[in-house]
Amino acid sequence: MTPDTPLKLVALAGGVGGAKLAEGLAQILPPHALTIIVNTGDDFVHWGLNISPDLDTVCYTLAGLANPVTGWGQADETWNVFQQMERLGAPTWFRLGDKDLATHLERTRRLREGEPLSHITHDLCMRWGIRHTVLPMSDDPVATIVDTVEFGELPFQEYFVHQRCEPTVRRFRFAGIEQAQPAPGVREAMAHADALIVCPSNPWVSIDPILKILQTAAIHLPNVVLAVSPIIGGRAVKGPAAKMFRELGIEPSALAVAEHYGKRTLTGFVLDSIDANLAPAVDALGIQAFVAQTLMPTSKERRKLAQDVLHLVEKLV
Ligand code: FO1
Repeated sequence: MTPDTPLKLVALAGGVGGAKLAEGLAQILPPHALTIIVNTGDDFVHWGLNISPDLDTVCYTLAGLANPVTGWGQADETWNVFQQMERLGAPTWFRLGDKDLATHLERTRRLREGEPLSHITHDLCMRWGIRHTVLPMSDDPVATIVDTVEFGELPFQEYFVHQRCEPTVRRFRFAGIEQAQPAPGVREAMAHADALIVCPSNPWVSIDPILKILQTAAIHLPNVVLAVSPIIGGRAVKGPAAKMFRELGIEPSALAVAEHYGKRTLTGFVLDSIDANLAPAVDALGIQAFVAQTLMPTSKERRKLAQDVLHLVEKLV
């Protein structure tokens, strides 16, 4: 970074929470100053289609297309194909709206023609009017497997959607991750980053796979790594993160998240104001604790949190 150019940030994101902060950062940073690396461990084939939920959640959110209620899928959806598929006997536990289906059909078509996922993502982003760079963590297949007490190993979406996150988690496995190469652009983005932002996504199944790919590829993290807690007041804002901590024998809290990433990864950690009392314990880990409003119900709070994060990064670099 030179004095007159803005900081270059890389953000790691998974599902809905991560996408919201990514969108907040995209509101305040120019395209060349922000790259978002997205988890692909949730990807799976359903109805014969290649589905990349976290890429789509990040892209739809950046493009202003996301369903504001669920956070995933598109707003103002229709369900004509879904209803006909139900009538024909197709599995209906994973809801696919008509507009969302076009994304899966086109991604599948291009993948079948041999186009890499990162290239498809870049082109779809352009067509959605997204100017910031969105990269899958890898073009190679990585499948998050959830080992559960009740059913043994479950593919991620089977656990997350079909079983509604109810099974008891024992451990996670990221099939293919040892062989998976970082997608084109990941290494370069990380090399030029002044700071890495770990968005408030599920540490276990959204952020860990990305960190594992970076580590396996010996991609060094920038001097400044700032994470925003996905857990507030001992509860996940959305999704099973707190339940996963508890089932793995760890009392869920923002402190537990900071400990999970550890001071080898994190320089700073942003707690919600509700958890301000945990700041000294985070500091004691050797990770600088900061307090902010981390709930992002609307675009205004996403922008505000992004601004707070940027100010903290400017203090830390
Ligand atoms: N999550 C659900 O709980 N139920 C669904 O029917 C569902 C459909 C769906 C379709 C497209 C998509 O991109 C995401 C979808 N999700 C659904 C969310 C998805 O399972 C999660 O967003 C991620 O895999 C975890 O963040």
